[in-house]
Parts: sequence; C-alpha cells; structure tokens
Amino acid sequence: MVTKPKRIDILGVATASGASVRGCGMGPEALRVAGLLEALVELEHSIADHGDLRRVYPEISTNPSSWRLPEQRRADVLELAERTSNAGYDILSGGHFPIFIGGDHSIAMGSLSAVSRFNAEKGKPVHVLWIDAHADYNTPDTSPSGNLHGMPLALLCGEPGFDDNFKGDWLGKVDPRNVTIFGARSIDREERRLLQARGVEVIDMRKIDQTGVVGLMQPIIERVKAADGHLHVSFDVDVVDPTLAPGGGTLVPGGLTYREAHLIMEMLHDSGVVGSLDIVELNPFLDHGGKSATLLVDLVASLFGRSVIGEEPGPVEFVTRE
Ligand code: EXY
Ligand code: MN
Ligand code: MN
Ligand code: MN
Repeated sequence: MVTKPKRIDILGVATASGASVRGCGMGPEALRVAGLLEALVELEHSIADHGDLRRVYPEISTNPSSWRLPEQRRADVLELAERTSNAGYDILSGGHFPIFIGGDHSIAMGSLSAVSRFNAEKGKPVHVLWIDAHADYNTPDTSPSGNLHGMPLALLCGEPGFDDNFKGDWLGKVDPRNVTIFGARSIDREERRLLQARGVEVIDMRKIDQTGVVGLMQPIIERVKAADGHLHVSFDVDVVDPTLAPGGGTLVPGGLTYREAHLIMEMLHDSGVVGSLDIVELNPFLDHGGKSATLLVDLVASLFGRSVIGEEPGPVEFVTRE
C-alpha cells in the first residue's frame, strides 16, 4: 500500500511557444475537459487547481503564414519558465504534489527547475524519468529545428550553448547520470553524442520490445529508492503509439502500447517514489475527439492509484480552486 500525497496541485502552462506546431497551448483545458480533476477526486485525493500560466502576447505576430516569430516564442518560453519554476517551488514548499500540465515540453525548463531547486535545499537527489519518443537533449548549437521543446533536458543538465537569458535564480540543475529517457525512437545525431558523453540512460523502443516494461522499470525504481531520491516524471504524449494518441505535433511511429503505458504508471504508483509530474505536448487541435486527452487522464489515474482490484480509499480532505 502506498501512502497518498498530502494534496495534488495542478498547474497549467498554456503555451506552444517551444514548438513549431500550434495548438498545445490548449492542452491544459483539454485535460480538464477529459476529466483530470474528477479522476483524482474519484481516487479520494485532495486537489487544488491553480489554473493556467499563460503569456499575454505583447505584440501581434507579423508572420502571417503561421506562428509567432522565433525570437517572440523564445521570450515566451523564458518568461513562462521563470513563472513556472517559481509557482512550482511554492507548491512543493507547501508540501504538495505538483502536476504540471502543458503546454509543449519547454514547460519542463520551469517545472524541473522548481523540483531541482526545492530538493537541492533539502539535500535530496533528483532523479528524472523522461517518458518520450524524443530525448529533448538538444542545445541551441545541436538543434536541427531551433525549437525549444527539444532542449529542456540539456538546459537542466547544464549543457553549454545556452546564452545568459537562460540563466537566473529560477534555473535548477540535474545530474545527467540521474536521468533516464524511456520510450525513445527519435534522437538527433549530435544529441545522441551528448547523451552518450554525459552518461544519460536511454531506454529505446527496441529495448522495451526485447526486455519488457517490468524488467526495465524495476532497476530505475530501485535506484531512486536506494538514493532516497525524488523522482520527477515527465510524460510526453508522443511516447504512446500515434494510433492510440494522435494528439501531438511531433508523432513518431512505433510507440508504447496501451498496456505498456499503463504498466509504467502502475509500477510508478506502487513504488511511492514519484514526487512530481509533467503531462505535456497534448495538442487538442490535432487530437481525434479527445482520444489522447482521455488516455492521458487514464494514465494519470493509474499513477495515482487506480486499479481494477481497488484500494481502501482514504478520506477526502478538501477540493479547492486557487
Ligand atoms: N529532436 C527534434 C528537435 O530537437 O527539433 C524534435 C524534438 C521534439 C520534441 C518533442 C517534445 O518531445
Ligand atoms: Mn518531449
Ligand atoms: Mn516528444
Ligand atoms: Mn512493443
């Protein structure tokens, strides 16, 4: 039996500025419409919804063809990273479990910074499980696209190549040897070199096919337990096979099955080591009738204790919106 966190705090970061495809700024609302809060209440958790951080664009894009200009999107990402880091730090300081709902994966620059800053003060090591088709370990020098959602892990691991605008009190630091990327099947050439050089563990889809989720997840969980660490889980919707989760802007074939994805979350629940969560990259504009949003809500429910057999429910303390 795993003890329930004191309270789960939901923080939306409504942005797509780290991506080249628009739409995942609507992700937080789609997750609420798909029943995220209700699923957690159903599991007898106390929750607080902090609403969404978003940037009110100070200028209208002069790019008529598609999207805000790269320098505008960069300013958005940086401002939201700082605000997310500070809001996440406050949630953790209150003793609560933060779920950061995106938004594209650049929001992890802020969420993971919050987690690493908070735990650094406590002397508790942070481990990261990055569940994603991609490694998100590019730097501005290695990125083929320039899109910042492909770079959050590299920034947090202290890779060079980011200019001074990416530094500040809000930025945290993670040891790359405590990072595991799970479900990868699209990594760029220079990115792969960096991952190897820094000792980041990469579990690609081939390993998952050959070994299975259980044998791969167990050592990850044991390592966090042995270190008495805080595990931050960053879940990118595109890790799941696109036939099951079409609502993403950077889909790659050959992803996790429905049961593989749930089994990861169920094992994480039972482990009791998860202290924070990102749910990112959901693009409701590309989704098929809420299919991916619903799947993500069900996966979060598995992480927070939903099971067929069921558990003894605890008391509902309160449900608030802040
Ligand atoms: N590696 C590619 C790039 O850096 O442009 C694709 C990154 C996609 C990132 C998505 C969120 O995981
Ligand atoms: Mn990602
Ligand atoms: Mn991805
Ligand atoms: Mn498989």
